[in-house]
Amino acid sequence: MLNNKKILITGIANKFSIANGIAQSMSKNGAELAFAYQNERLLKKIKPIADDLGVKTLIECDVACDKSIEQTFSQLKDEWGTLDGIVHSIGFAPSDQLDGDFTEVTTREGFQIAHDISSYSFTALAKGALPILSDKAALLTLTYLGSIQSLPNYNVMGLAKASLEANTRFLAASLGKKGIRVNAISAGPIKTLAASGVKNFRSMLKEYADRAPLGRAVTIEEVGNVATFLCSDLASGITGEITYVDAGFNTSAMSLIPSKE
Ligand code: NAD
Ligand code: 0WE
Repeated sequence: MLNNKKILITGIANKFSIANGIAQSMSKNGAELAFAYQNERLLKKIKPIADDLGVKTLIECDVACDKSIEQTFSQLKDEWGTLDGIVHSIGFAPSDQLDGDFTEVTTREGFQIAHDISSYSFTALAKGALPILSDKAALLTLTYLGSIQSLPNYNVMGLAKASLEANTRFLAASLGKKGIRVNAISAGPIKTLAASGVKNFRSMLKEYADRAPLGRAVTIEEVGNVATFLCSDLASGITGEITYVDAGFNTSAMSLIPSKE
């Protein structure tokens, strides 16, 4: 599905990362990959994954830093010349922002960091890559239902994801004339590093599985396969779209637990 496509994957922290599920699926489907990692601490986790998939290009890229983004695409230009896709699988808010009542815990600085790292960085990567993006290139990001519905503790990340989804539509409108598509996957909750610090994540997963039509959570493999499709030419008519990979959770208003009577 992705033969002869060169795709940059961001956001792999370890084997549990959604970006790793995407890398596995894209590699299996013929893509040639490069990995961008946040800092050298993560290199020892990423190297074995890269070696396993035959990925030779590993680039340090902190999306908080313009220079770092610039260097990333200058290196890709030298190694590849052109680029057919980018997977943006990055989200962050300071941990104090994600623990407690929204009105009480949200600060100007926390708000700014969440929006900068979780939404602006998608625009920044698109801008940085534009000179080397091929026509028919595809950009993809990862979002969550907290963008359109509130839930405890997700707080300012919900606002940042709302911004990221609008970002997806405005980038799609801006880059469509060049043939470049921009989409998002809204994934159900998955136990990754970013979810591991979250209070009551296990009970959230349980409630989630109960209400989802499929009666279970989704896996990084399932998200990866939809990512492969959206970045392939099979999805050539899809842009600006948010595709839910959530076992149907967002389509269900209530679960029916068998009563004891
Ligand atoms: P993860 O912790 O494996 O991945 C998050 C990644 O963001 C890490 O690799 C981290 O290095 C990277 N990152 C953070 N700040 C960065 C910076 N300044 N520069 C570069 N990279 C930076 O967790 P994940 O769950 O795989 O998260 C990936 C994406 O999926 C995020 O956007 C997250 O919001 C989204 N998402 C996660 C879930 C879930 O339940 N796990 C559900 C829906 C959407
Ligand atoms: O988008 C996410 C994860 C977002 C996230 C998580 C952390 C934890 C560690 C962003 N920044 C940080 N910063 C840290 O310091 N998800 C969709 C997973 C997630 O996170 C939640 C959730 C769900 C679901 C936080 C609270 C409530 C639900």
